[in-house]
Amino acid sequence: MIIKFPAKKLGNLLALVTTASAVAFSSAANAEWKGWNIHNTDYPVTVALESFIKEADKVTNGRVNGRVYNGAVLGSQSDSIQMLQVGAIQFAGFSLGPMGDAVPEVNVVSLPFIFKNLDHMHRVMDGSVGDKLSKAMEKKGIMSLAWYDGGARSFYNTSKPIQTPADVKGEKFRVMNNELYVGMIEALGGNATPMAYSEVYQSLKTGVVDGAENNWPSYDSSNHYEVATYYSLTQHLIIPECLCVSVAAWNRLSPADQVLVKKAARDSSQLQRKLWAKRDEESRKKVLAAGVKFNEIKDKKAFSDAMKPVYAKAVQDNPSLKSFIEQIQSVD
Ligand code: GTR
Repeated sequence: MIIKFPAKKLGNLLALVTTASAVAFSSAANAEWKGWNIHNTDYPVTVALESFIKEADKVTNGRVNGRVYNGAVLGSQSDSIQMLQVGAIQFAGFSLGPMGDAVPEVNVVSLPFIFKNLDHMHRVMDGSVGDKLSKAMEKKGIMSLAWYDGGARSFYNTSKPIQTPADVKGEKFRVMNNELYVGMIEALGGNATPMAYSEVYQSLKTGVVDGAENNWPSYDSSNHYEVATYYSLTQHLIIPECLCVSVAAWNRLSPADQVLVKKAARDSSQLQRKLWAKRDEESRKKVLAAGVKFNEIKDKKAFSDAMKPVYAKAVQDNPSLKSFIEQIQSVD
């Protein structure tokens, strides 16, 4: 497998990782596994990733040891995908949302309303579709060892409740880095700005964007609820997250260690899903108590109908999505 990056971009990525981990590196063996994470301490993904690497260290007698770098200090999520591909970092936990550029098949999970609910997403991802997506990722240098939860994403904004698709018209929304989401907002008549997560708070505050979309825990932990106080429960995206490793790092493990590390990953996903359910509820209560104005959506079908053109465009760009869509829709 050959992955090409412009020399300058790759140089920047490697410099970023080297600098950020210089301190840890000086005392650790060369085999240190560096883990990318966007979230802060105590977030379900953070706790699960930390538990994974601790357990991997224990069961392999230190042959796999490392640490998680929280708060995206190693770079943005788009950077982390490339760093995994070239083996500059060894593992990461993140939403599959921005992965569509690197692995087009994965865009199927970014289609609005593709999953009926969280349980449906679990059944799909823990079954053959999840395996196939994992294989597609592997061909691009990234392997998913386990699927984590990322809840359901809804719109939040600074000026008014979103009740119908018409309320999105003319509004500027931040989306994750993926053209598919630009199309999704445009289908509602809004304007979309792809942007790194770390820039969203300031952009909401200064009016660069009017709104964004995310699940309750991220809306809470990023403090976006302080500056965008209307949360409208559209639940238009249910995007799985993964505990992913670099294929380069994976291939350096013995088959026996691969079995042990995979088990540690699966165990961490059980933990993450439990913590997620708890945190989802806690974050919802916390932001509502802080004064967030929240509304349910009476007619969700109006949103899914308005967003339907995104499906046709996605299939046109990548015909292999057609069969993935059908497979997901055939899972009860
Ligand atoms: C969070 C997700 C992150 C990141 C973020 C975002 O819910 O856990 O991986 O994708 O959303 O909106 O950028």
